[in-house]
Amino acid sequence: MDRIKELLTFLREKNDFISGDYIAGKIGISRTAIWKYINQIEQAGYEIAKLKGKGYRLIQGPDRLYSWEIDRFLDTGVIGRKVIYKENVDSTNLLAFRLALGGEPEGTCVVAESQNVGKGRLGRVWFSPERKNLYLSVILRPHIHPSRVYPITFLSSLAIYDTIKALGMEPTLKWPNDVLIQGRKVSGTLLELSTEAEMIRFVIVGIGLNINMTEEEMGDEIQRKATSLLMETKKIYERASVCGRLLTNLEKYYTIFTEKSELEICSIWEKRAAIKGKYLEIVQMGTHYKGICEGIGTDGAILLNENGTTKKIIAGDVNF
Ligand code: BT5
Repeated sequence: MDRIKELLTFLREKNDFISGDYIAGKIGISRTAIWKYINQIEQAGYEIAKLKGKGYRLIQGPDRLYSWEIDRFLDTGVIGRKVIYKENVDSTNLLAFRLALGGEPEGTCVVAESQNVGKGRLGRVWFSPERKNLYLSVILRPHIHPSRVYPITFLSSLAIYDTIKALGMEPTLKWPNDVLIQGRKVSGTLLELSTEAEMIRFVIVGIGLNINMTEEEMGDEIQRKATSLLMETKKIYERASVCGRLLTNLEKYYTIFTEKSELEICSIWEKRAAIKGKYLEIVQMGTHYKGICEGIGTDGAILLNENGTTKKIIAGDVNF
């Protein structure tokens, strides 16, 4: 992995032919080894021009979520330092969960080009066609009581929000886990946790973000309700770059969460979502609530004023 990353860095920096001998000397490996790695790079989908006497030149790379591609856009200490890449998985959350049970450290990420059973909340399905979007799961191991875990969904939404905003779009936040653009869902977060004796063993933060998917490529169920960065701007995005920037933002908010508190995260989310004072309809397990939002509780719940009585709603879906 590290060698491939190193070699690609040389090829990118030169942006012209570069001799195998030169790279071999710089990295301190043989020319035959360089040749072997160039073959691996080609097999990974990169187009390399080869010219006798001149060496190698990178023509173009594939739009893949390889760890070394994500790494180019990463500015973190822990999150994303190890990325496990899969062409296809059942669900990145399921794989991350299995890995976390096996002891994978905090910050390890699983990314996949497609999912067979992408999971939403409450048994719902996340539409996950191949090589279009981002399907990402991050292992976190915060030292907190399980009752304090819920706002981690908010820190994920805030990181997604910042990433999209930096690309020039105007996202909005919808309780509890949605990020929308122009009223359509572009991203969602699914939190899953494992606990032990009143402590969190680990949390899996699962993020689905629609990037280069067109409306025609969406399943019937989400057409007209969902959007993608491409649909909003008519531009194709380098997914590894979006992923690297998202993980960098995630670490920024996770640091606030661990070094300050979840209250800080709830308060930033509440302001950014501009939810206070809004009239909301919330469905929780088939029960409908209507009222004015008084804000977000310390545990991430919505405080809803229904005819003068404040109700605390911890899970559910907001209807606009
Ligand atoms: C969520 O659930 O929004 C959480 C989605 C988390 C998905 C990620 S992908 C990587 C990781 N691995 C997984 O297996 N899951 C996570 P919820 O709030 O329940 O929203 C689900 C609903 O959103 C569905 O019932 C659809 O209506 C809609 N939906 C499904 N796929 C979508 C998509 N690609 N884009 C926008 N909306 C979608």
